[in-house]
Amino acid sequence: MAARKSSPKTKSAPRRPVTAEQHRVRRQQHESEAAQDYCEAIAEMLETGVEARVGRIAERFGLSHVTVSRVVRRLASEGFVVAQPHQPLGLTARGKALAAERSLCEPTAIATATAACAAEPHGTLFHGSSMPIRDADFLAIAPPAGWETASNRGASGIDGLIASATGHAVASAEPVVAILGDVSTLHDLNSLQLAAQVETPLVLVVLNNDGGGIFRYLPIARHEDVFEACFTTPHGLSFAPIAKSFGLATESPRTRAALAKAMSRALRRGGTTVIEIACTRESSEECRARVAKAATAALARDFR
Ligand SMILES: Cc1ncc(C[n+]2csc(CCOP(=O)(O)OP(=O)(O)O)c2C)c(N)n1
Ligand SMILES: [Mg+2]
Repeated sequence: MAARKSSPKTKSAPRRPVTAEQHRVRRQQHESEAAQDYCEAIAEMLETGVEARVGRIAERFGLSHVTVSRVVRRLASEGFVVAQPHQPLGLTARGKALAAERSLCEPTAIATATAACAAEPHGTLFHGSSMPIRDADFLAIAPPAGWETASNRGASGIDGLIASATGHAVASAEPVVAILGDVSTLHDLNSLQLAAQVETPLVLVVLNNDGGGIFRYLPIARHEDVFEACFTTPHGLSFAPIAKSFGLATESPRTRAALAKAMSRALRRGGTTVIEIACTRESSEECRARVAKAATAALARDFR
């Protein structure tokens, strides 16, 4: 887009000088974002059997070899990356943990699961409560061509989602992928018995952030004395063993690449698969904030 000259009539607000402290904080933010980006990229390459090389990362990020080498050296000295001369890059335990945290949060899991639906020409993407449907909307994660979307408010919001998704699978006789919160899943566990009778692929992607993440966006979140126990209601449960006890196939991927593979297996397999994703409310919020910030900056650039 061509640079626009500022109108002589509208005086832009004078820019406040950036203090040394602000500069340091910004730089630190950029560095930690870069650490996450690099660790995630390396983890994905390792996961998919591709050698993690500086050149590949440079190509992926559209950066020069020199820039990527410099960042990789820094990440190696900070204990995230294993960089040996003439060897592909690796990740330390710390680097793997950082990659996993960034890689599989709620929004990225929804994006990956949605993209994986494209392996089938038709199907229904069922958006559950509470944040899955909001994330899909907010982040404009559209279903692939040929797929419909569905959702269900239930009687009051989080009830009967597994039953509804199962109903869609039975009625359409086509693949259904339902993306559900953990409390919603807990609320409708008995419907796993219905889901066990479905023959078409029914994939229940459970985003287990151990409670109701939506409440952190409400004013009640400030009332620390009651918030966790009465609103978030963490349960500490894992759903894969529960689903197994209903005779269902289960998957527990820990990276985006592993989720993509689990989705493709689940869509090829007949019947119901529960894909449980352990994620944190904090990393999901951080991801939403990062996307919102990037979108705001892009809009400001193009519309100012
Ligand atoms: C039947 C019913 N009970 C309680 C609620 C209140 N409620 C709204 S959202 C929510 C938590 C949902 O948590 P989860 O399914 O884990 O989704 P997340 O917010 O983490 O995305 C609850 C309990 C409701 N809407 N409906
Ligand atoms: Mg939840």
